[in-house]
Amino acid sequence: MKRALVNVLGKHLLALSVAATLSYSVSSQAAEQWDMALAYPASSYQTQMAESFAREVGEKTAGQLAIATHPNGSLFGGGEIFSAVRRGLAPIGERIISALGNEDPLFEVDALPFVASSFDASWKLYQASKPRLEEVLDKKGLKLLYCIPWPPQGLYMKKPISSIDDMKGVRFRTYNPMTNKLAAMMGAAPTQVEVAEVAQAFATGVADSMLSSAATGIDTKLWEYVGYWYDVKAWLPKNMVFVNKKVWDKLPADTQTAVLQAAADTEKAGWDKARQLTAQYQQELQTNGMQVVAPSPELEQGFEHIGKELLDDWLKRSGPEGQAVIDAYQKM
Ligand code: PCA
Repeated sequence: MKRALVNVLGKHLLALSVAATLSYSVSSQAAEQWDMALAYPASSYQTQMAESFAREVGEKTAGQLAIATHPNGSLFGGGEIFSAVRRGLAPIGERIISALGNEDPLFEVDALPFVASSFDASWKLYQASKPRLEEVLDKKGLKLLYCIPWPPQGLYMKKPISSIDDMKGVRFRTYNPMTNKLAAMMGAAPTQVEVAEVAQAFATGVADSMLSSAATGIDTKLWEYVGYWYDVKAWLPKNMVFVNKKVWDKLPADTQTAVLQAAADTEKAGWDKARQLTAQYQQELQTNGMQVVAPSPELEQGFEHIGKELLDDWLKRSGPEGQAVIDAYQKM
């Protein structure tokens, strides 16, 4: 009798432990989990597009790949994301391309003043530069997933400005090597600051001015510190989302297909969203008490002059490959 009971119990225990092992191995297969490093605040449409990408990947892979987003530099600061993904410390991340200008001049093509200053022109420049962008990233061990533009860049000022001369000595917040050079050419004093720290930089007097989109002025509530935004339409920089190639290569083919589909959908939605929001963002700056102003012809000429010098310098640095991208863009 006792023996029979022990046998029955033993069988149940065996069954339980088999079930546990099975469910463990099934769930460990399913649980491919990626942490996605993002530099911009949760309120930014760039972050919202990344969240929508993560959701779509989850849906399309039926949970086989789960992506957790970490906005506002909370996983890695903006300046660390590129190398963190290259080194495999995070599998996937987002970075504003032109901040990587010192890695390769190609990364700066969308931050050249007045080369492409509308959404249509910016899309063409993206198509003209994309094969080379993918190649440069591939050499660095990364796979490009998608790019989304920022709205046109304008000038935030405390006081009205009529010409570039008024920029002399102004503490100027920058976000890439190109804006550092531009600031120096204006006689301003550049300091590079990530968006996550911009409000603090303006609050503490580290910066009094910057070239950025109306979107970023809203994310940082810049009306608390400055009164004017000049609609210079200087360029439309892009963010890119990329994944570590070793991590990518290990994904099953059907998961890769799903991720690429979600990336293509997100890219399209992101471009549409940036376009739609541009006027709304400028309106929002005004609603919060800022003046949105068209630059004077003199100010425009000043920027154009600097833009030409920056383009000449970039063409020298980027050589025949840079010229080929510009030529392809101009033919589109
Ligand atoms: N906002 C980001 C990049 C360009 C933009 O519009 C920034 O200011 O850093």
